[in-house]
Amino acid sequence: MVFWRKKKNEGMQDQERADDELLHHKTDPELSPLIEAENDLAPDNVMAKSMNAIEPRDLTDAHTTPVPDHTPVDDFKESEDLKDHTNEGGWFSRLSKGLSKSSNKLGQSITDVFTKRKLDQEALDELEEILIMADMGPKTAAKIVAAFSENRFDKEIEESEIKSVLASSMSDILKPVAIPLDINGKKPFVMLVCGVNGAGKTTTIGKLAHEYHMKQHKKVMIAAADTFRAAAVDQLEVWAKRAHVPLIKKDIGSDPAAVAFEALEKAKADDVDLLMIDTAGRLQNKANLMEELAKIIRVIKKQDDTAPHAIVLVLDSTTGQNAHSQVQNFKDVVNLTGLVVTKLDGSAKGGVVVSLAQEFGLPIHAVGVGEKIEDLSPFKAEEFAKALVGA
Ligand SMILES: Nc1nc2c(ncn2[C@@H]2O[C@H](COP(=O)(O)OP(=O)(O)OP(=O)(O)O)[C@@H](O)[C@H]2O)c(=O)[nH]1
Ligand SMILES: [Mg+2]
Repeated sequence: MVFWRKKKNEGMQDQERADDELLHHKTDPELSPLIEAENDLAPDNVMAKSMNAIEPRDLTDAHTTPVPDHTPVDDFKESEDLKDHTNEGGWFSRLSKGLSKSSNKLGQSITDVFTKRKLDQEALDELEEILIMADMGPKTAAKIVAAFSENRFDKEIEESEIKSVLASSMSDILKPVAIPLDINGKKPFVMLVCGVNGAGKTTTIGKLAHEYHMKQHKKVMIAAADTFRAAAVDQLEVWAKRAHVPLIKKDIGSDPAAVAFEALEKAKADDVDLLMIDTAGRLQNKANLMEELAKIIRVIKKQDDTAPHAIVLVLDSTTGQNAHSQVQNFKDVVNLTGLVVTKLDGSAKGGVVVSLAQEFGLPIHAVGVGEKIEDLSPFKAEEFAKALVGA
């Protein structure tokens, strides 16, 4: 059922337009027509009270976006429509295509340095440099080069051998962190999704909802705990509808922790398998953002002290080494359980994934290779390493 947005006063409309401009990145698809979620709950504004006053109770002012009526046939058709058929040919070829900027850069440098040349100290130093330039970071580069020179020092080496040996030592670094997200064992499994603005949190939640609900037939719910900008909620709502899952939201400016709390109540009541909570990536400053996250977690724990069961940091691979400081910043405040790395399609900085694995050892659950609903794949170490060096 569709409910058209009620006419808002002009001030609010201006604010929303401004919010919209802030939120939408240049490549964002249009989100119109805007759809108003059904407010099937009483308008009691209890959550304006301090979070400490929260007690488990019936839902009050949260809105639930209804799941549209649909049949499995509709779902399948829609899923097919949303697929990017221009890019088919399996995960590996899509990843290779996506990572071609990274692999071309790395491959060309290797060709330049190593064509018919002995592996002497100078060549090894140059290789280390190449790996650092490919965003692997100095420590990881040194480790890979050390492994590489074993049994090969002072021997002539073919370019193809270099690539396959590099791929295998990168794969050794990546294998321990290639851990799929396991949402079984807790019900509801509560996943908090965090990351800096524009990293791909909302898009990743949409893709995961599609995967778990439409493909794995799990009962999924999404909560909009980025309550600071109307457009942020609207964007999440579009994804919820695409994936046919309900969205829990509250009015703009509500307490994000209250959204999380009420969503968990509702998820429990509705026997949901997976609750994903979208958070803000942009607040006035870093301290506010981190404080907000910590508060969301505190409040969730009031209902279930084992939750959140996953705290996933979404990282934009195009930010390169900056991803390290993002991980460190979030790690300082929350107990990160894993990463999703996005925008590996077209990123020249895919090597950062290897240095992240080496440096932090956090599970990498999935990687984003495009903006469409199907463009998320579990992280596979060997394939990723091969695609990265173009082996
Ligand atoms: N090419 C590409 N674009 C992506 C990918 N993931 C997300 N995007 C795009 O990146 C932009 C930001 O994504 P969002 O999901 O809005 O990011 P966010 O972290 O929720 O951002 P904020 O809500 O502003 O903090 C959008 O234009 C997405 O379409 C990806 O894997 N590949
Ligand atoms: Mg977002």
